[in-house]
Amino acid sequence: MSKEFNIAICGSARVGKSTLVNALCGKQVARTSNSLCAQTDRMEKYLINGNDHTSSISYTITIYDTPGIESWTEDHVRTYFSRIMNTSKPLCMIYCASPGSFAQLDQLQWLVDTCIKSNIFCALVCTNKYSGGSERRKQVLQDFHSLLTHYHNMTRDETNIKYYGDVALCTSVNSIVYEDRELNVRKEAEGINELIFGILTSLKDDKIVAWCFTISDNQSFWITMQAKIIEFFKLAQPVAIKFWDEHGKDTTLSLIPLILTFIKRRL
Ligand SMILES: Nc1nc2c(ncn2[C@@H]2O[C@H](COP(=O)(O)OP(=O)(O)OP(=O)(O)O)[C@@H](O)[C@H]2O)c(=O)[nH]1
Ligand SMILES: [Mg+2]
Repeated sequence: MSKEFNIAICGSARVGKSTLVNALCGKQVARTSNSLCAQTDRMEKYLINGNDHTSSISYTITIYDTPGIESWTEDHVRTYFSRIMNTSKPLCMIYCASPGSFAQLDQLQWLVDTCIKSNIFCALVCTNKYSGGSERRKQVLQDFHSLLTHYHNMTRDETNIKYYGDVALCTSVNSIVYEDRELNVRKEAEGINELIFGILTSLKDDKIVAWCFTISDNQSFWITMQAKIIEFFKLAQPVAIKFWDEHGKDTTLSLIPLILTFIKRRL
């Protein structure tokens, strides 16, 4: 048996959508570019497959990396989203805006509105957070916050992530090392593991499994967040550590089966 899910990545051109996809997946799935013209000039699809060895169900996750949203008319957005929603079960919509990028608040509002009404989790992310200065970053985050509070009160503010019930979150990330040689500034990648964990803890049922497979190759996530994952899913620590020791880096054979067992207990 196979189950299909999809994830939509939206936002203006050149804000760091493809770079974020690669950072989340922990491998190169999307083409990125440092040239000035938009790299993703048509919708790209990346397929990720995972097998639930405990029940022989296979999962296919399609990530839709979209061209810059400003080139869309409202009709485009609607057609595009209806298509995504009809093809398979949407896991979440990730919207990216970098500090100072042209705000597309009307488009964003329509997207968030559509997603929340259709029960699709929204993650609004200020990407490439060190580009453009801290004031602009704060402005992007403020815009996200004001929009999301129309749908749900802010319920938590943890590890630089604001949560709005289980309908949405917003945060800021630096997906890869940021360097400004003139100003002698260097910032390591940050916020990615927290974002993955934030989405993981906000999803329900088999959407959790599909998300686990999406990020199953991200070693940094599974290693860094191991203790939090064990705690959140109430996994018995000795069992989890034993699996981890036996299967080492292969998370699809170590932690994911335990998370699956946890989810099935709740279904
Ligand atoms: N340091 C740093 N650079 C980033 C980050 N995100 C994106 N960039 C850089 O910004 C440029 C554009 O990134 P992309 O990921 O290609 O942006 P995109 O939104 O996919 O662009 P299009 O597909 O052309 O619309 C590339 O040179 C990236 O290396 C980030 O978080 N940190
Ligand atoms: Mg791109």
